[in-house]
Amino acid sequence: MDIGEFKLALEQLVQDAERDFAAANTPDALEQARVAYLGARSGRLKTIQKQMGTLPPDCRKEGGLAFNQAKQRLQQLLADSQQRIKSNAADSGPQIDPTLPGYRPHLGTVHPITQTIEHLMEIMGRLGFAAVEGPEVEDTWHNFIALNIPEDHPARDPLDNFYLTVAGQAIDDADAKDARLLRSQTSTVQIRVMENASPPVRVISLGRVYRPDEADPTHFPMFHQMEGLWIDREVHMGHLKSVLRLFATAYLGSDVQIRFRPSFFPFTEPSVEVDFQWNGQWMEFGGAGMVDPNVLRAVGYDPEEVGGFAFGLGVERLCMRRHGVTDIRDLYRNDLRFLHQF
Ligand code: FA5
Repeated sequence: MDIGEFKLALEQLVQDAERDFAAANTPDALEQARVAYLGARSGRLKTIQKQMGTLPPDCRKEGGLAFNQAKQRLQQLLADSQQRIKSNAADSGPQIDPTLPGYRPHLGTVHPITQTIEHLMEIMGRLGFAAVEGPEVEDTWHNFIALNIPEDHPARDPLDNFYLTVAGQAIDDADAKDARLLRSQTSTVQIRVMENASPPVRVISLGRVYRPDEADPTHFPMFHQMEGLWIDREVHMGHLKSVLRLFATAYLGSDVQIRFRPSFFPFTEPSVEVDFQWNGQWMEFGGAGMVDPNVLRAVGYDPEEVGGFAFGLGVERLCMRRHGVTDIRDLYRNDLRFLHQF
């Protein structure tokens, strides 16, 4: 073999290698190309190397140089292709098997108390009560004074309420005119509605209330109430009992038993407490009564002309009874295994 033929063979080898390494798109295909060209025993480069001995002695140096250049080029082609295949694999992300069965992604659910609120609003809407809202941070006028709760009433005790600070100063005088607190009942909204609307009024208000009660299976320091208020010319106790019975059977089922017990609230006269029966026991779920004339006067209504009833029900207890939840704290533990059941 002369030097011209030898160099031509090397050029052809490099050309073929450029084509075959570029076409290899998987590690396996690249390995095949590597063995074909750079294989130590029978690779094409090795075959040409063996022919170097047939060159005339004065051409061997030139031949050796050309051989080394071709070898380096082949090694470069191999390294480039390895890099290309590696980065393609990284770009295409994790490999998925489309034949595997699918599964539902974890979807969130509406919290049981929010579901209950929506349900109660729907039932009361059918009974003609419009939903209104009031603020959770209240002043003493709306939380106490207008509701006929005098200054010395134990319900205003700082130990029974969450008083807030005013202008950076802690309130320790619960009677201060500008005292603010987290509302302890939704009855505050009765006052706000009557201050801003003339009778007739037929509303409900659902929201959070706060009391420093110790948590136990039926009490929590933050809970929800549904307040109801119906003021018109001729509303009497019979209406109150009918509305609460209709409501209870709509939400808890026609077999629910409820009872009214005489009670006392400063803002209603007469007043009752309402219980439902659950597992052979009575549980209180709300307070109610005919709106006290002092409250009507405080908002500028004439008790000789109009009157009506109000009620305040514990939303958690209603939700618990309907869904068989025996501990109110389960509603607020944020345990997804519990919450996903609703
Ligand atoms: C009141 O809050 C009155 N404002 C209700 C009312 C409104 C009476 C209008 C008359 C007219 P009481 O403090 O009893 O009443 O609370 C009403 C209901 O809230 C209770 O029956 C109970 O179901 C619920 N409740 C009270 N405290 C808690 C608590 N710590 N955790 C969970 N629910 C509670």
